[in-house]
Amino acid sequence: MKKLNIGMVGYGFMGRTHSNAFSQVNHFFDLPFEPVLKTICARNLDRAEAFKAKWGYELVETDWRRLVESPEIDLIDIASPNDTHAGIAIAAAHAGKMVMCEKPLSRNAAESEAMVRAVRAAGVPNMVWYNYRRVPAVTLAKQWIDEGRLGKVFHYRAKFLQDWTISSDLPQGGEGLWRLDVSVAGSGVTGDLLAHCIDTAMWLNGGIDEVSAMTETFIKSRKHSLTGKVEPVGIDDASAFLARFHNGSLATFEATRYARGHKALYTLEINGEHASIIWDLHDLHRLQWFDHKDAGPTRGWRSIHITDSDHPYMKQWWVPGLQIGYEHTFIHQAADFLSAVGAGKSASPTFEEALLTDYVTDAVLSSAANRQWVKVQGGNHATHA
Ligand code: SOE
Repeated sequence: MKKLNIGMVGYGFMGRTHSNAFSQVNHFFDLPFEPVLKTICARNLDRAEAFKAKWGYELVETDWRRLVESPEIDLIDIASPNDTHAGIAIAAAHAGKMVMCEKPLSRNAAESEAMVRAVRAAGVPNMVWYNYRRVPAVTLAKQWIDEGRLGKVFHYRAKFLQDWTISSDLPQGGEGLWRLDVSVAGSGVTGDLLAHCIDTAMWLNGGIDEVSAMTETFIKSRKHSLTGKVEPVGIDDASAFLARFHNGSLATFEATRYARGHKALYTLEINGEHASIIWDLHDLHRLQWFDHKDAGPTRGWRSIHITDSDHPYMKQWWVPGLQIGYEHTFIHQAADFLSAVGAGKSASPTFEEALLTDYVTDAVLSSAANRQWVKVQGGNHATHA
């Protein structure tokens, strides 16, 4: 097994999920590579040293430019705030490194296009961490849709609800709160939460042609953690849109951080001619399935516990009936990436595929601003791999 030296940029929540994935993946999957937690890179040296000690990194770096140029590093993994993604990814690709990037690919499609051009020109393997595709229940839904078990799809419905920004005392900006600062995040819930819903939706149901959206910023100004001043809030706190998929199905999408009581309620539903599927992140190991082809007297919704060894990814884990969770979706994604690299490929979603999500989020923001239906750039693309 060849060693693959990881240079991780960022030690926040995502730095932890990715580091955990690389630490665990070889314990459970047979892979051509062994990722080595080589260098953690972040501006705050003390915090980076603490992260290094906790996760077992070998080295610390405070300048991502030095990290990217380091001959010791094979793969740059970007887990830092959105405004840093493009610069790091482009430099990494130029230096010939493989690149993995936390979602969304960047702040907007223009930045993401530059990232796609860079990895394409360099020919380096790449992937974006849209982790919810790798929930076994969601992967199984994809298999059933691809097998044609739903028949023609009529409706797609997704929402992602949270409640952590309701307090007007919450500042914007800085560590942990950069998601509220539009100059860093690019947008609010559209790029953060709806991006997940859109990535999964296009993977399951193909491209989105056009959207009609509304957004709202409920708290218009917040103290900025870095300047100490009260500044206007530029992010969307809530976002909802109607969409037409290329396959003719209609969709509704909604995300907010103002749904009191909901912490990370990502749900999706697909209604086809023969069958329907419902999935809910708060109950992530279950798939709700209704099949109209079932015999009449017993026809009804089934709640399937996706923990058996013939369910996607599950034979790598414990014994049937025992569940896995959120962190495993990142382990699955790391496993798929390392297998793909072994075969000389990128893993899905690649930068190119993730750019399609940015085209939709850009269209959503533009539709909301102009109160009009907006055609999505590249909307009629084929279903993601
Ligand atoms: C926002 O609160 C957030 O952490 C997102 O940034 C993640 O992508 C999502 O998976 C959970 O919620």
